[in-house]
Amino acid sequence: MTPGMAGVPRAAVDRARRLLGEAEHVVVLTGAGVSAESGVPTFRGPGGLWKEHRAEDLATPNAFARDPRLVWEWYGWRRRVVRQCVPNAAHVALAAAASDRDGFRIVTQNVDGLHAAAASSPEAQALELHGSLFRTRCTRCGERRDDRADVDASSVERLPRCRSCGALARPDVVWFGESLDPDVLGEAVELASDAGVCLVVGTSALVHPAAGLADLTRRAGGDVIEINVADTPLTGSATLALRGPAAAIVPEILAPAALE
Ligand code: BV8
Ligand code: ZN
Repeated sequence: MTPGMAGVPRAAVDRARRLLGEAEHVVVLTGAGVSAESGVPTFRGPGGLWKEHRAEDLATPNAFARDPRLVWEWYGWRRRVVRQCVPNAAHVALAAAASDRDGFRIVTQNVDGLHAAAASSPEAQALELHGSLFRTRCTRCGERRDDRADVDASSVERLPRCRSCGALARPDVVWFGESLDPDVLGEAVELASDAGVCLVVGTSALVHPAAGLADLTRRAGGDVIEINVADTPLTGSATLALRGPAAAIVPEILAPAALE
């Protein structure tokens, strides 16, 4: 097979383009890998550790209850890193497709806000399953606030506080052991169940319920196309597994058909 770009066989790229072109509804599920080429550290890749802490140990309610300063220090570091990052060609191509095509929706596990930054229209806004690095939520009254500011984690007293009731604020993200927002999850389940194609980009497919969305598409008779630099638990059941970096492959399979 003649290789296309990024070493993906031309026939596989053409087949992905055909499946995506024929599907009335497409749902895209992204993970940290879609932002890797923007410089955002992935969870489980080489950059997945922070000061020898594992993400799974810090992204939990117990960790925050035990040491809110340490957890806020980690989120403050991630916020500073991600604030410097810009959407890459994969985010841009996905946003363009979501704007230009009816029935093309993005669902993300990422909290880095890069799909939002690439969105040029409301239709291109991604459904954020796990919340956002740039929003806080009050631990007492639940008030949410957009917040891109640096975090002063030098002491518990200086941690972010709720503007309304003064209680300690937390990152507005879903931690391990916490349930996703039922409305958000419900919408994602509906999108995946209705989709003719689920395009899975840059996720290790280890975290549930997000990773289970692709199975809903497949069980409803749809196709699953996976873009990743490595195998995942989804690879075996995918209709197509395109091996290579998202920023190269996503624009290639979503590019509007060349004018005949
Ligand atoms: C829930 C937000 C009901 C925070 C995240 C025991 C006790 C409690 C729960 C569980 C349990 N066992 C299982 C569970 C369920 C648990 C779970 O799935 N655990 C896993 C680890 C086994 N899930 C939950 O807890 C969920 N809630 O189930 O509620 C419940 C309630 C109570 C008790 C039980 C159940 C909540 C899950 C949400 C957790 N929050 N993030 C934050 O970000 O700080 S998850 C976190 O992992 C991120 O959101 C991230 O998006 C997500 C998945 O990781 P990936 O995005 O896939 O990133 P990763 O680094 O892993 O992989 C990157 C991939 O990209 C790799 O495949 C790599 O090859 C690829 N790649 C790299 N570069 C590129 C690339 N691909 C393409 N191009 C490139 N250039
Ligand atoms: Zn409050």
